[in-house]
Amino acid sequence: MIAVLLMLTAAQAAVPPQAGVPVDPYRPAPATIVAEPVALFIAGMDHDRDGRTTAAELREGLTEVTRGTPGFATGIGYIAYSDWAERYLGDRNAVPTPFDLDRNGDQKVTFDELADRFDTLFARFDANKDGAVSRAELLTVRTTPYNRPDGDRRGRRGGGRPQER
Ligand SMILES: [Ca+2]
Ligand SMILES: [Ca+2]
Repeated sequence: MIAVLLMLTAAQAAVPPQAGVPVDPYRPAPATIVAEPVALFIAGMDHDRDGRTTAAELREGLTEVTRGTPGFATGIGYIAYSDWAERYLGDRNAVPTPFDLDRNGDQKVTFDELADRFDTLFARFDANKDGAVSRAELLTVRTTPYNRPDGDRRGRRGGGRPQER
C-alpha cells in the first residue's frame, strides 16, 4: 500500500507543470530584483538614513566594522578575513574575496586593500556618478527568475553592472 502511494506521489511529482497554470498559488514568485551581499553591506553603511550611501559614509562604516578585528590595519590572514566576511557580508565566500583584495599577494588583507576595493565597487554601483549610491543603484535586476535554466542572464537597473568583483 505504501509502495503504491509512493509510486503515485512520484508519478504526480513527475508531471511537468502546464504552462500558465500555477503549481502552488501560495508559492511566492521567484525574485527578479535582488541585492548582492556587497550591495547589502553598502546600503547598511547609510549612516544618516537618507537612503543614499556616500563615499564618506562608506569609508566611515568600513573603519567602524573593521575596528573590532585586531590587525586589520597591517593585514589579517585569509581565514580571519573570511570570519569578517561571514559576519558583515553574510557568507565566507561572498565577494570581495580575500583573493580579490590581496593585491600584493602576501596572503594578508589590509584595511587599505579593503577600502580600495570598496572604492572601486562604489564607483561602479554609482551609475549616475553623483557621489552617492542609492538603493536603486544597489539592486540587480534579473531578466529571468532564479529557478529557470536560463536564469543567469542578468541586467542592472541604471545601466552597467559592476563586472569585476
Ligand atoms: Ca546617507
Ligand atoms: Ca548615484
